[in-house]
Amino acid sequence: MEKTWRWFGPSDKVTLEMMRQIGVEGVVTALHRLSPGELWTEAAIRAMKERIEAAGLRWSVVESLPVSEEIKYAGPRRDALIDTYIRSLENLGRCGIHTVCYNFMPVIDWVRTDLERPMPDGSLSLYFDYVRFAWFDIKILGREGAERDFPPEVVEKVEALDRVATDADRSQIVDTIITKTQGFINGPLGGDGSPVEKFRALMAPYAGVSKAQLRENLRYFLEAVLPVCREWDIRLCIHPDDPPMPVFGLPRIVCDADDIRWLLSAVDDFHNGLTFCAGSLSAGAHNDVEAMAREFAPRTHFVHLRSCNLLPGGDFVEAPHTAGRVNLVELVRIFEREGRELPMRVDHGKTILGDEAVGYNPGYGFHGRMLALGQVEGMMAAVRDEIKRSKI
Ligand code: DNO
Repeated sequence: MEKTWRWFGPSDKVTLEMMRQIGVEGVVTALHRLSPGELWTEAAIRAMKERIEAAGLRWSVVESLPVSEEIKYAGPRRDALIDTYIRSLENLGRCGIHTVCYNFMPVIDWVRTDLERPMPDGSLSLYFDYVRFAWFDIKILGREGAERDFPPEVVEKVEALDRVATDADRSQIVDTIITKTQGFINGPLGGDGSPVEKFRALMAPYAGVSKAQLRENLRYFLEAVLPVCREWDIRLCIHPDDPPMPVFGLPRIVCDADDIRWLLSAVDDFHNGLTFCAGSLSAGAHNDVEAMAREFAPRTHFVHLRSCNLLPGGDFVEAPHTAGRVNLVELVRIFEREGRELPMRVDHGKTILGDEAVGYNPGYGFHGRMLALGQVEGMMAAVRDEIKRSKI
């Protein structure tokens, strides 16, 4: 695998020079200043590429070329937006960039309730607290019928929590779920008004969009963009849903092995592939992540390595890279044997050694990811040696 690192562009506090010193080979980035739906011009792509190359690195993966909401819910501007998407892909192809990650999650990308949860060893981790997530849905978003989506004992805990919650607790959860976690990925929710109201407005067009309908909308999108991917050898790779379950009544369609089988067969072409995000998949008890890696490696174009640990009551925590529920050594084995030098990033890391004071994007601190990269690099070295010896 190729060692890559997610970089948020010139404003990122981790610089290209820092990445180079710790052995990173390829950069994963996007034109973060553009909003979803805007055209990626050849000039803008080239400028970013040259900047990366001037630092002695290469632009290996686009994460993400965002898919506009109207494409996902099939709004009136869908075809025009798909047309722009195709032209952006074509421009990436012209600039020699061949791996493009995207997701098809309605409204909200990844969800965590705590961005800096203290761990017993003094480090901070990303965390998902099921009761606080339900509390946000039922009491803060106030979604109609939300309580029916949770077991009665969780609804009871939500009531108890709501009785003692302070205004600061409410702002913290809104800030975490809507503003901080989403903001740096697809741009902040613009305009005036409260984030919760904006969030509700974004959800409204999905009323009545079922899982089956969302799948059809993804198929429609894939059929439209695959020809240009074939022409320019662009490997499109969808990111699984994080966590892998429906949230806030919105359908999600990349949650388990059946979903991925459906997706890969919807347009059965090598260029229609997967970002194997072990961390997202590992947050679902239903997923046997190693078996999934074995099955889907041939259509995987980009690997995100990390693992969660599942806790009682539906919580999960992002574990250290050597101590999660997924055996990452086995995943390294599977993807190294694929033999295609798949780009791999360690995804998130713990917040350690002063990372918290610098103001990195949540999950994307320097020291935590550097430690994880070192651990994965060690796994890769051992596995490569194993493969070499097996051939003697
Ligand atoms: C979070 C990320 C996701 C991912 C997008 C890809 O840390 O893994 O936001 O970049 O879903 O489209």
